[in-house]
Amino acid sequence: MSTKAVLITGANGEIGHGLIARLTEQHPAIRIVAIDVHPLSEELKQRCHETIAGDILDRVLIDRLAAFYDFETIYHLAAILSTKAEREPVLGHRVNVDGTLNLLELAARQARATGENVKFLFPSSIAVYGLPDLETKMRAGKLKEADWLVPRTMYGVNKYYCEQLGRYYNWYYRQIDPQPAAGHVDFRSLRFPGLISAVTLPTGGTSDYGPEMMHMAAQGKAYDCFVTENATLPFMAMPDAINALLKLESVPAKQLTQVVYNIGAFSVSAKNFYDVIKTAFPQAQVQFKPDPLRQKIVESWPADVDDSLARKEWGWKPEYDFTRAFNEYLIPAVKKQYRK
Ligand code: NAD
Ligand code: AKB
Repeated sequence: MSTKAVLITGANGEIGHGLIARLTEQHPAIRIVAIDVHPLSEELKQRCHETIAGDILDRVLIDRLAAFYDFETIYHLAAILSTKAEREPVLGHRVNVDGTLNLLELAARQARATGENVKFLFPSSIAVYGLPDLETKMRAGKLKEADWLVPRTMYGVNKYYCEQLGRYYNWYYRQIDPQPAAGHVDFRSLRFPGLISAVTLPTGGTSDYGPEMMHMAAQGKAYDCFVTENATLPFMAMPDAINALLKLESVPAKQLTQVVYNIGAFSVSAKNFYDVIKTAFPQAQVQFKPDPLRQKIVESWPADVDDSLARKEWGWKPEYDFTRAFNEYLIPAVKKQYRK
């Protein structure tokens, strides 16, 4: 008999760190199988049942996992983020699309074999949106799930397509089979805004300027911000991102009418980041040196999102607004971390 477990891909990333910590605190007996191309730290390894330094594109590895485990839930976090995927679009497509397809197939096979649904949690992104210019962005305000779905980055295209793949696996997978299977992939996706963690530094993203500015200031390092002072995006503190993933995972399927939900917390400009960081770290040396090409990507992403559907259907509500995120979570935690 196979062992029941939870699978986390991209476990060594920013969300992976927070998710593994939270899951193991809340459920000490949980069996986590964690996979990432980069080996996990000893601290994270100790919290997992098995950790694998491997690639989600490795079909042999995926087959081995399928043979040993029955995954009840898959948190598929592995991805190439927007800036890196723009520099290496084919790699972005392989990991973000082919990798996701491998994991969806694993989930579908397991669901058919066991007759039980497999929950598949997929973090999508505000990068699925593609506004044509700054004026339209500022006029559009909070975007709903179906607005402006014309992404301009490889990452955004990949995320949007994977949302569609998830919808297909959830509702229509092998729809002309004469006998429908008992179990199916229970796909649930969140469109995250830019995330800010006190514990880890982002790499390869476009919303990275916010968290980078804070982590550099806390370490007494100078920082050149690659967007203009008035560049505005929605952001969220990492504990809220983990709350959202766990809350969406736990909600009964019958409560959900959609497979993809916007979630928001606060919308801020780069200058808002600067002001709060300068107050906490008066020595901070930040210069605004916009990169016009990365700036264009930020201008194509919404200033804010309408998350009323998530609030209504599964009770989404962020705990941290901008002030609380910085005053009660980010600033105290980064000061402690870099004082060590
Ligand atoms: P991250 O870059 O910190 O983590 C991604 C992890 O995936 C990394 O540890 C990386 O080593 C791993 N990975 C990359 N290619 C892999 C492969 N082929 N096989 C196995 N592992 C591989 O990103 P994150 O912030 O933890 O993001 C997790 C998920 O959330 C991603 O899908 C990302 O697109 C999504 N998301 C993140 C943000 C954000 O601001 N952090 C916002 C929206 C959506
Ligand atoms: C990125 O900038 O690529 C991510 C995201 C918003 O999806 N942080």
